[in-house]
Amino acid sequence: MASLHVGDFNEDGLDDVLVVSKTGYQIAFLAGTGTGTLAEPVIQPSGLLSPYQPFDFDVADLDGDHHLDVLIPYLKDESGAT
Ligand SMILES: [Ca+2]
Ligand SMILES: [Ca+2]
Repeated sequence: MASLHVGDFNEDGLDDVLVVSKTGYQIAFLAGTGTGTLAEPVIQPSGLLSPYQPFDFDVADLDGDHHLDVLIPYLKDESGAT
């Protein structure tokens, strides 16, 4: 199953959605539009080199730069501004 988090990842004041695919290979970012809908997903590779499941991730500002960081086991990736 995919893992999903909601937060303002691009810091435009609107809630966005991040989904990690069930294999962990890809991260989909869906920007909130402020009208109750989401923009088209932007797919990025997660950087994982091998499947990892069951899969989960977390979102927090780890390094204190006020930008949310995406935490995947053995991986840290900036998800912030476009
Ligand atoms: Ca946002
Ligand atoms: Ca950060």
